Formats: sequence, C-alpha cells, structure tokens
Amino acid sequence: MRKKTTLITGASGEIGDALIQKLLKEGKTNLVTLDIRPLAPEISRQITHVQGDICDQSLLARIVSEYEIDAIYHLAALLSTRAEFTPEAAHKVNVEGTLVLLNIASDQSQWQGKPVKFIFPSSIAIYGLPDLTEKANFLHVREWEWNNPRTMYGSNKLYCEMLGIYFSEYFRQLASDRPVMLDFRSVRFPGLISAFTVPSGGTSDFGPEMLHAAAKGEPYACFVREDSRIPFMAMPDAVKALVDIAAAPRSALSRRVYNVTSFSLSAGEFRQWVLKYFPQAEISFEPDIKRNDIVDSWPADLDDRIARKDWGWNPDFDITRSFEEYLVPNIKMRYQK
Ligand code: AKB
Repeated sequence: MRKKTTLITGASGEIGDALIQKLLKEGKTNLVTLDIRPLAPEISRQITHVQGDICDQSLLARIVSEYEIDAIYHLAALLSTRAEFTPEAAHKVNVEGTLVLLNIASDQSQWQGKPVKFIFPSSIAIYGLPDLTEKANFLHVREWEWNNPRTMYGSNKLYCEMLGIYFSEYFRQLASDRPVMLDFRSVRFPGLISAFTVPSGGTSDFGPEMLHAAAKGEPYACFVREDSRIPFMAMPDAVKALVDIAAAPRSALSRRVYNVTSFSLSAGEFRQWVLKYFPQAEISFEPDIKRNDIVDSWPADLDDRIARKDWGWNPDFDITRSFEEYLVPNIKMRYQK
C-alpha cells in the first residue's frame, strides 16, 4: 500500500519553510517535500525530503510509486528578477515543472477516483500596467484586469494559472472516457515579507531587504524610487491563505484564482516604518531603472473582495501588527543571536 501524503515543492524556499512549519504545528506530518536544496535540519528530521529537480521525471516517478498524493503545494519557482537573467531556465522551472506536476496530479486524481488538490502561489507579477498614470487610475486591481505581464516570471505564472484551470475543467474534453479532474486553486500574492528568511531573485525584495539590513546594522541602497508602490503581506498571512484556500469547500469557490493582499506601501513609506523601529538605519535610494520599471508595472494594490467573500480570506497582520508583532521582534531576535 502506498502511503498517503501531501507533496510540497520548493520546500526550502521562503514560503516552503513557513508552510511546513505551520503544517507540522497543526499535526500534519505526512509530508513529502522536494527541492533542489536541502531542508533546514530541524525540519528534515520530521518529514521525508527528496533533494532534486522538479523537472527530473524519474525522480518524480519514484515519488509517485511510493506515495498516494492527496494534495500538492507547488511552490518551486524562479522569481522575477532572476528569471529576466535566465529566461529559458525560468521557463523550464516555472512552466515545464508545473506541467509535470499537473500531469502527476491528474493521474493521481484518476487513480484515486477523486480530485487531488493543486495549490499554486501566483503573483502580482501577472499584472502589467502600461504607465504610472494608469497605475494611479487603477489603485485596486481586480483579478481580470491588466493581465499583461511584462516579465518572464509573470508570463509563466499567468500561463500556469491557465494550465491549472485547463487541467481542472477541460483536460481531455474530446475523449470519450474523460478522467477525474484535479482541483486547481491559486492565490495571487503581493510582495511577501518574512522575519526568518531573506528573499532572493525577486523584484519586491526591496522591502524585506531594507528591513533585514536595518536589523543587521548594515546600510541599504534601495533599488526603486521612494514613490514606487506595491502591496505587501507578512509571511504568516501568506501561508494562512494557502492553507485556507486548500481547506475551502469547492462549492464556495466561484473562481480558481484569487487576489489576496494585506497592505500597500511605497518604498519611502516602507523606509519610514523601518526607521520607526531602527532609527539608526541608513537607507538611501539608488533606483535601478530596469527593476523599477517592473515594479512600476505592478499594481499599487489589489482588490481581494472575492476571496474575502468566497472563502473568508482576511489577513491577520495589517501594517502595524506586521511590524510590531511579527517582523520586528522576530528579526531583532534573529540578528541578536
Ligand atoms: C518577485 O518579486 O518576483 C516575487 C513576486 C512579487 O511574486 N516576490
């Protein structure tokens, strides 16, 4: 008999780390994780970690032969800045990796006779506003507006959302024996901020980088202008969104892809919040025009009313709670050590 399990890809990344801790805390230990990197030792003792590439078909075949997968959290991705330097590698990981996993989830749904849940973090990067005037005109962007990404990563995410919908609703639509479909569910995240990890390869990284540098007592030159504005969310809310959308009854979901957000800050306002807790912080602005253009194309904020209505989405951490109760105390403790 194969063991029932939940598969988490990209497990050693920022979201993976926080998600695994939350699931373990909730007593969910039947987890198999996959990442090109090892897991933190304190976590890997408690679960089965497979170190390898999500595009490695033989590795995935081995996992499938050993486990019955009831849900997949597919977190592995190359983020927006890194993807611009290696677009083909990004396409391979972000799109081909997702396609392999969707096929696995599809086969598993068929064998088990019930839809396997496929939870997919998407991003504000799927949006692309043409200029700052339109960005100011559309402050709270809705799911169907401005789906014009201008990065490889954003294009990959948008296409994978579409693939997820296709595999859940139309896969083999012309075949006489249509398979049991998987159950794709996705949230579009704003920039995420963790107290315990520093992001790498993203374009929303200026916020968390500023904060972590201040806590370490290091000067920081922010790569976007002071007026550059995007939405953000504290990491505990991001993992709550993934777990909550996974747990929602299918009948409550009117869509497969939802905006979720918490608060919106310009880089200048972010600096003010950092200075409130780290008054000695040395934060300057040295915009990198090309990275700034990407941030300028992302919405200033998201409209997440449908998620709130359908599955009760509500972030626990607004700006004040994020800084006061989660980020600052944990970051201080981290660097004091
Ligand atoms: C990135 O900056 O690429 C990510 C994202 C906004 O999805 N953090």
